[in-house]
Amino acid sequence: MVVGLPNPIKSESIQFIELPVIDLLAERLNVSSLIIKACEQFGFFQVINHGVSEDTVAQMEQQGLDFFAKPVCEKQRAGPATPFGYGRKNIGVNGDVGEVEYLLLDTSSLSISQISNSISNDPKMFSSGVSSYIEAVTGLACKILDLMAEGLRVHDASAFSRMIRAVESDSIFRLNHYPPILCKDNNTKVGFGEHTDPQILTILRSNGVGGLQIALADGVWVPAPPNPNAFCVNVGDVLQAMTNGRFKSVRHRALRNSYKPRMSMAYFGAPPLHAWLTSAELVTPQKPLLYRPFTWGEFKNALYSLRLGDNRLHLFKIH
Ligand code: GA4
Repeated sequence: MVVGLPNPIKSESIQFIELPVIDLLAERLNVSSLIIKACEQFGFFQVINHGVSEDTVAQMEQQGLDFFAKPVCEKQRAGPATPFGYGRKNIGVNGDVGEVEYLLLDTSSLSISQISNSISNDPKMFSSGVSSYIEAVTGLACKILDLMAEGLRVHDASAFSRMIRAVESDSIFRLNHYPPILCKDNNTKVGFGEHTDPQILTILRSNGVGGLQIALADGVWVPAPPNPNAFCVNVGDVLQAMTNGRFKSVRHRALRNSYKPRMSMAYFGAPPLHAWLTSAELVTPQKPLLYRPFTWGEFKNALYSLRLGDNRLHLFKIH
């Protein structure tokens, strides 16, 4: 069954979810109102005509696949993922595990060039592929955040995008590689366990292989098949707080359910550490403030002290 907007979701009959597909070249007012609806109802949507060139995506994908094809000892030259570097099976530092290997990168150009020197035979090629991709998806995230702010009638329409455009923004980039299922392979099928994304906005795509699942409000998991022409966009915890709970940061996970290897590329747009985060929505006696103001640094400390599937926004809830 295809789930469309704005019908209520009946999870029993859903085999997969067709996320709202939003054409960024359509009429601006329309686009921003579709984005608002999608963020309120699903917390997830897809964008097409997004302006990121196929070449930029293809180059990044190739760099990622080449990296994961290397022997483990070479991949380990990226250093352990504490938090930036190469990781296998262990996710974070509090005991979470999954059937995944990954490369987690800080998006600053200095750290990209440093890591490129340690892991690539052609560091210039690697760092230019990664930098171009990050620049393109940061631009896309900013475009989407401006449309959101306009749709929400936020007084300062660049208030959200400014945080991830800032030089000190704490945005990160993650490449995940999920091994294919082999015959007689009884290993757990969870590649990356259920969680919400902590940051403002995530821009995700995969190499055309499925695995992403999204939790509906009643806790039922539905697959979200990949769309090669689109980027998948989702609301993070910080954006939920900045919209006073109007936008939903929805739980998702990645299953290892294919006979083909899956690689996903996720950009997490985050504010600078010192940025104060509070509701940009009007607070009234009928709609009181849900979360106390906090800095991204404070939220990050909480996040790294918890498990992957924990609800961190609860810690900042008023009452
Ligand atoms: C989930 C979203 C991003 O992948 C991530 C993850 C981070 C990590 O892998 O280091 C965390 C996880 C994520 C949330 C809780 C903590 C931190 C692993 C973990 C158990 C990079 C992020 O920002 O938060």
